[in-house]
Amino acid sequence: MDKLIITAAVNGAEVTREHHPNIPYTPEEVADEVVKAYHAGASIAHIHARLDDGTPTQDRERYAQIYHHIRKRCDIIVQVSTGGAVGMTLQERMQPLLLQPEMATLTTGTVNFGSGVFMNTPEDIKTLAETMIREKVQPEFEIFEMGMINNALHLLRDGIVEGHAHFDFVMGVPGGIPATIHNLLALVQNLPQGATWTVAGIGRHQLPMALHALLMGGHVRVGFEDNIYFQKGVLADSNAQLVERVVRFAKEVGREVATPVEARQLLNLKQI
Ligand code: KMH
Ligand code: ZN
Repeated sequence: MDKLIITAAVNGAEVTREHHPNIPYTPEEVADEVVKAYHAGASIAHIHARLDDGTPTQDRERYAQIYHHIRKRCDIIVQVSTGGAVGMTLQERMQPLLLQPEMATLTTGTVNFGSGVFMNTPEDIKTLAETMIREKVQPEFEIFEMGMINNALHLLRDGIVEGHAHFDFVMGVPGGIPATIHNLLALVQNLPQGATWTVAGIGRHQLPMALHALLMGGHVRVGFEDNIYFQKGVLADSNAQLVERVVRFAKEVGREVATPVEARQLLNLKQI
């Protein structure tokens, strides 16, 4: 099996300090969480920007600050969010792409998201994909429902997205695909030859989905964006603690953990 790529999704847009006192908001706080997760074994940081009071923002300057704080301290792959938060306009969501980060998320369909709707019309998806290609940003397809794989395949077939295809299965969002092993198998079976995949289980599904992925040769995403608990009723201390646990399980089953350099090789990204 390939070495394991661990993504740390350190803050997201929805979870606040009312849910967990250690959710990073400022650029320095986000970078601190990312660097600790890197030392624990993460090779990709999936980041969202927040204002100092925690309000989600797609402000380009705010993302630039996060990026610079991270890059001063480690070579982790920085993946910006283009999903932002429910209700943001596409123009807002696209802002961090203009920084030409190595990677960005690209959700290929609309999905109910708790009590809201995470809108991604065919036109939105095409605009995001074309902007990523123009800015030389590698997309990670965010798959909240089975049909979104097909939409991603259309982008590849039509040449709107080029290069290596990497997918993230976000499983267990209320309104999206349930986090079960049967669903995970079905998602994987629908991927094109040569694609790589990771799984982000939401809430209590984070650990079981990570363990399935470890054994199946997939990759793993953990972090506060998707889950704030270490075990039932016990908050995780940090994103790093969630990464460390995956590293321990990986060692137990003989799966080596990829460094950022190795992750770039697996994802066909340019080395920095
Ligand atoms: N916050 C969600 C509505 C992404 O980062 O691209 C969308 C999201 C996906 O988090
Ligand atoms: Zn996100």
